[in-house]
Amino acid sequence: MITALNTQFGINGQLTFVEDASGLVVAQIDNALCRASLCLQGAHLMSWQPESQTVPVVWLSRDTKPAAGKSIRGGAPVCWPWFGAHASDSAFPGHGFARTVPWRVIESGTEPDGATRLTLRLVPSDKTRMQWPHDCNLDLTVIAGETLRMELSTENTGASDFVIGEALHTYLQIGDIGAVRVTGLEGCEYWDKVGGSNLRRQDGDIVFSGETDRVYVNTAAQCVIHDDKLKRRIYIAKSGSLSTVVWTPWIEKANKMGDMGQPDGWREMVCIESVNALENVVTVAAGARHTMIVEYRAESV
Ligand code: TA6
Repeated sequence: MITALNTQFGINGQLTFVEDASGLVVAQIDNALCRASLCLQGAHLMSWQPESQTVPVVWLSRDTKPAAGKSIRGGAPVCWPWFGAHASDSAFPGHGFARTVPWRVIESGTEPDGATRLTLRLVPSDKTRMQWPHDCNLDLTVIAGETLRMELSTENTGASDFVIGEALHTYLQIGDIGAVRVTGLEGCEYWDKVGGSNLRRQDGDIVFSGETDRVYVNTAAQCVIHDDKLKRRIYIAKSGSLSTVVWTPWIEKANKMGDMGQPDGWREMVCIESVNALENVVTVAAGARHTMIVEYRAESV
């Protein structure tokens, strides 16, 4: 499989497919603009570091142990076809099944600026059809260069409409959770998931002093992480998404999760997730296509 992948989709010296220690296939990208890696299971981008940055922009837990059927802690998990718990069946996986099932490569290439492009498609199975009995194609296109662009596209190839929730649940690397602030969501309403689910409105910049788990709704805004320790800003611009989730587990939840990188890996990440959830779930009409696009850029200050 590795040889066939490299023959058909490899790009010499820039895009190489390898098998990792757990037997999972990983696409390694190393071009003039960045280095990145993506696990074919879940189409899970695990790392991205542009040449201009001495510290990765996408965070990956040092405790994560990729394994077949298991979600990876960090990177950019693809949450689909629902976000959070399944609406009616608690036996179904949180954040959907897309991030733990096989995807296959359908296209690769080099962009005019030298960025590497890779497109993957989710491979349906009896298991996924049991949870999601709709005819559709789910594709993720990743363009890795000085910026990181991710396009999650749902094509409804069936005869009836369906509704999806989705997210690119991206973990961004920061110097310290106590030394960052997030702008862009001022004035937006959000569901505060800490201690229940209360609707509140964002007042000013977002700063962190405890577990934070917020679903901002009805917003297409770009977010910016201002990192005073790493002296950089990370811009997260999106289209086709009306929800944004801001999440840090803080110490207690991080220790319970056990895979956030002991002792305090949780301090070096914050999730700014581009989402369609709650009142922003998306109806994809029969024969139609819905695409959510996110572009990440880091700028030293
Ligand atoms: O997006 C925030 C969140 O929904 C949190 O509530 C927390 O559960 C986080 O996702 C991680 O979820 P996971 O299933 O990846 O452990």
